[in-house]
Amino acid sequence: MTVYDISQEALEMATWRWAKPVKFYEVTDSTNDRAVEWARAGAKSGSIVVADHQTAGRGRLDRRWEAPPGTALLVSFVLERNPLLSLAAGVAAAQACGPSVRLKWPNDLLVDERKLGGILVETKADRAICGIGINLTSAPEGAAMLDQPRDAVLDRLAAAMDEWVGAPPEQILKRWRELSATLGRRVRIDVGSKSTEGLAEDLGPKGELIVDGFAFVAGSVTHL
Ligand code: BT5
Repeated sequence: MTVYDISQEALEMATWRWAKPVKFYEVTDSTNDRAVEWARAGAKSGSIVVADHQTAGRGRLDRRWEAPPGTALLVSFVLERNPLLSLAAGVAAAQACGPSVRLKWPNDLLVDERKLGGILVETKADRAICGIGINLTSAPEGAAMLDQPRDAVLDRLAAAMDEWVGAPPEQILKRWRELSATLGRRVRIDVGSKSTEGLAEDLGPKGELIVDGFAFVAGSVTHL
């Protein structure tokens, strides 16, 4: 396994611009795990872990995140805990990827209803680890890809995270609503074994999804 400072790579410019510690792994199990370790070892907020390939990339609820080597942006940010972090990261990622990207509650990036990327926030070691995966030159069947250079997307994403992660909650919620693919749609929301169908009306103040008047803090959404 090679671990080296990303400034030795083509990301030298970007590292200089962000003025943030960055670690790059050619292969690792999950960037979120490397970020947790680094947080425990005292990584400062804003530190960034990037991998070319993950052997055990994960989504929520023990789902897998799959990407062939060198085909995706796989990145984790060490940040302060923040209840709106997942939505703020979605807004930042959409801004970094471009105008065709829409957000599906709670954590998907979509292009034309196909999944381009996902966000996994985990709170460990008293910090929040925000993992983001974006398909660039390959995507599973039925998913979308961006076809842009990794360095450029990472550069824009790091800048957009700076802008959005600390933004006032009402601004994050406003921008998320504007970028939403979910609000105004009929949805099915699955929480454990319970399934509910209804109109996705709005976000609540903590980023909950309001479906037919009921607030959901978590769940898997299907657009109907
Ligand atoms: C997510 O979970 O969408 C969050 C994915 C976060 C991945 C990043 S990569 C960097 C960091 N390190 C990690 O280990 N994870 C983070 P969820 O909403 O649970 O969606 C997972 C589902 O997306 C899977 O069950 C598949 O159906 C689908 N999927 C897997 N790989 C995909 C891909 N490359 N593109 C589109 N869909 C994918």
